[in-house]
Amino acid sequence: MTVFSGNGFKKNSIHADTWAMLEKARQDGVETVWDRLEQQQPQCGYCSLGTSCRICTMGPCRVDPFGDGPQKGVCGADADIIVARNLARMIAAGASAHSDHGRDILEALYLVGEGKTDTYKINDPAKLKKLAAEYGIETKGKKDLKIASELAWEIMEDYGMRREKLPLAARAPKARQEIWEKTSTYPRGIDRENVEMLHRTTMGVDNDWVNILLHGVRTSLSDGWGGSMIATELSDALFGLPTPKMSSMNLGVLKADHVNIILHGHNPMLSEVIAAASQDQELLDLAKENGATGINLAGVCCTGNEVLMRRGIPMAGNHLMQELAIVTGAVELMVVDYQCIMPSVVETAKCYHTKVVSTFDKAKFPGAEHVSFDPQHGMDIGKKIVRMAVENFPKRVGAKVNIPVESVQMMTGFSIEAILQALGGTPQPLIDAIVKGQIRGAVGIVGCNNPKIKQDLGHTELTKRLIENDILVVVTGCATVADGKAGLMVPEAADKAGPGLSAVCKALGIPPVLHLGSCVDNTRILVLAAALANTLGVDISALPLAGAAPEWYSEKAVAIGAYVVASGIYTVLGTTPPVFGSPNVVKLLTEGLDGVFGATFAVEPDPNRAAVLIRRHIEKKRAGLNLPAIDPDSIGLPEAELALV
Ligand code: CUV
Ligand code: SF4
Repeated sequence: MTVFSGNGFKKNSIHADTWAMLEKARQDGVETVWDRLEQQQPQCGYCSLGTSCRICTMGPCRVDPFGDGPQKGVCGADADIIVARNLARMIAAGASAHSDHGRDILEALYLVGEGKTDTYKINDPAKLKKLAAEYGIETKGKKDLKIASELAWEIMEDYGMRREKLPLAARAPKARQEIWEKTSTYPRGIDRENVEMLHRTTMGVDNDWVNILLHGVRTSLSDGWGGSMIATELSDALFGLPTPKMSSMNLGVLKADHVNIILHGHNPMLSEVIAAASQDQELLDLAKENGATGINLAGVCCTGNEVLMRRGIPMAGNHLMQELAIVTGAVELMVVDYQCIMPSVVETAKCYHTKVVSTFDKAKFPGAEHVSFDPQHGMDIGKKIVRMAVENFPKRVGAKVNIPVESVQMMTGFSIEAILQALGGTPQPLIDAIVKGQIRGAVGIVGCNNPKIKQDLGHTELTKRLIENDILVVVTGCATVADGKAGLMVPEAADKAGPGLSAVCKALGIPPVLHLGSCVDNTRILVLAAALANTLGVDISALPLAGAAPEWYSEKAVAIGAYVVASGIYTVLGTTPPVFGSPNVVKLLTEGLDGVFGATFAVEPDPNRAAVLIRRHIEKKRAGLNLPAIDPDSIGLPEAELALV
């Protein structure tokens, strides 16, 4: 096997598997996301600052933020209106993506309840009953299927217009709910808020930029305490509650002698059936007949996080690895559902024997084979797709195969229920550790990769700085793979944490970085924050917590950031959002929101500096709760900035 040093590519990523496969891609004549980013330079300055508008055909328009060119679009919209509208539409798109994913799971739950699917069943009846209670459904004497059907029917109304308040938002502390009521941002119907957001931002409707952004908050809350939370809760009920287990990650999880299938996308409905189908004896026998030792699954992006959490299926990589996984030449088939799937994977696959199979009728990829997914007969479809992979194994070209590294161990499966169980049933031990200052606070590091940032540098540097300073880190989405590959998610990584956090981790046998799941599972962070706040009798904004999205790229991340801040958690973004063309909007997001929601955004691309901002914030919150605190001003910014690219 050729050894690719990847020396020319060390600026692109912190990881050796990326370097090696970038070099191989170059040798194989394969274009990657980094090449295309370069071809796009220079990217549009107006769009980067958020001051371009193409909402109607009197435009497209652009407002010159430096004052030389026009200050208004053809309709008269100024920079504030244009920036606010663009940001609000990003929130609506992101919230819609998560919430429509939730809707698909909800439909599956309904099919289960009605006995109309031969594939899914209720895996966690306790979760089902807990949810039923929250929705006021009587469960006594009822069969699980009946409860599932009634619960699904009730939750469908969360997407409609009869509700004044989304029921799951009642999980937030009372004080938080009062803020939402006062500001008219309490989420009502999920579809309603999203459609209203699109309505308001069409030409000639809401032209008060503050009013636009407030509805952006409401829309994001309908995601966080609605669509995403529904996706998480119902996935647990259908596919099982995640519990702690070991797994592994990076391109080394691919096996040279196995049929390799990559699971890419977001919805566990698909990845769960592929996982089950890959254990089918007939297909395993066929794999042997075709010369393979077995069938190996590996995840990419959030559906990878879903099956990692529940089944311990390893992950081949995060967002920026989707093309490079194919470049190994060892992938028989990549099956995709929706979201974060670069259309380029079809082109990449053409250079190898890899088949790309799309599955959801709402997400087709020209050049891919489409196998229409039907939740009523999911298992048959799962088997069909696995068979396609097995039959493709003999077409593999040995000379093109290169699996560049050994995999790295990591620990996964920290649902809130599992965390509480590890703590002995209540959040009290965690609270005690925070009160004593053994753990100073907790930070959720979430979100994507972005080729504008050296891959995984933002995630891992920020994580290291935080755990060194006794701050517990929880991760979801692509941040998970970054930290996992860096060896930060095994119990032994407690040695990399400060003395307080290290002692707690060692006592419990857990890593200092806990995996909470996929992007929709950011709602587990909300649930944990609400549980801590409710136990202490304070609002979430009083807690020593923060969020960070060091390498975000997706509209979904904008929706997440907005609902996290609107839930009272200070959030630092690593990638710059397209808002800097409006100083007013920037001021509102970074200062003004504090007076209303008790939290703001900050933008800081340098993870070492971001860590300082977060540590200062956490110490301020500790002081506010009369807990032993370090003087925030004594925490200095590093002198040299980190080279990010
Ligand atoms: Ni939904 S949204 S790149 S897979 S986390 Fe990964 Fe996560 Fe961002 Fe996409
Ligand atoms: Fe231009 Fe106004 Fe139309 Fe936007 S809505 S494209 S600013 S005319």
